[in-house]
Amino acid sequence: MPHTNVRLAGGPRPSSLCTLIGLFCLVALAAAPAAGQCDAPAFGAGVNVDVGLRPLEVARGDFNGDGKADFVVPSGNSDKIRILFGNASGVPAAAQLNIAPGRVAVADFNRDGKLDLAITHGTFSTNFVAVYLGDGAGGFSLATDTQVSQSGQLLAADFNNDARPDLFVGNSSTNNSLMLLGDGAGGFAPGFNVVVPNNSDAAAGDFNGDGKLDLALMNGGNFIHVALGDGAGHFGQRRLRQPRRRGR
Ligand SMILES: [Ca+2]
Ligand SMILES: [Ca+2]
Ligand SMILES: [Ca+2]
Repeated sequence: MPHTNVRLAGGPRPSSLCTLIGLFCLVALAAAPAAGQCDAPAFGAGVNVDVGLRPLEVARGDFNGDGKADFVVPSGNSDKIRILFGNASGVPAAAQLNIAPGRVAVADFNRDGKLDLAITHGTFSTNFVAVYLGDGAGGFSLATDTQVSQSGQLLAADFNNDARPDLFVGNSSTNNSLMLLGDGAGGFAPGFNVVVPNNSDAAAGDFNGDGKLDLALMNGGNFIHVALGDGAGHFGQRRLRQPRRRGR
């Protein structure tokens, strides 16, 4: 499976961009008028929502099943994850999970129709991925806690096409990221290395239209590395080169 690099024209890094979009959504949500009162400009002045010091990222899902977007925000400077529930009152209601957070991913890991959370945590020497199962009403309970070899960007998707959400655990230091294939019940099979460039941010999508999920990876700089998937959770190691022009 080939890889390729895509040069960026500039601008913020994807993680920063995603965080900005998420925080913008938080402000827009908090400022949204009640139903039937939409003659005002699209966005009001907004309000500030306390998400703790140094929020790491923003993930979105409807965690309490009311049809309104909710947000989960791990704080990089506390032992809590804030969960903000969207509502029409203007200020999201907040709850929190008392866990020293790293990165977070949202998926229905046990396939019960209720969104769950995967959260990295641990120390400098020991890393884990915890799965908190959602109850569909905004509550979460710890289901599994899997020790992993590293703690990096989390990406939830079905990488091996078995209808069970899997987890890609990135690595910002080396070329060994980790793939955890989901068992459909909130747990994972033993992980295996995925040899892709070191990365601090990742996104999944079928970029070549072959029906198999691929990865877009970034670790600063002006390139996004695209690694094509084989539909089994593996990603190639060959790097595509720009074709040479004739006569050169
Ligand atoms: Ca679930
Ligand atoms: Ca899967
Ligand atoms: Ca593909």
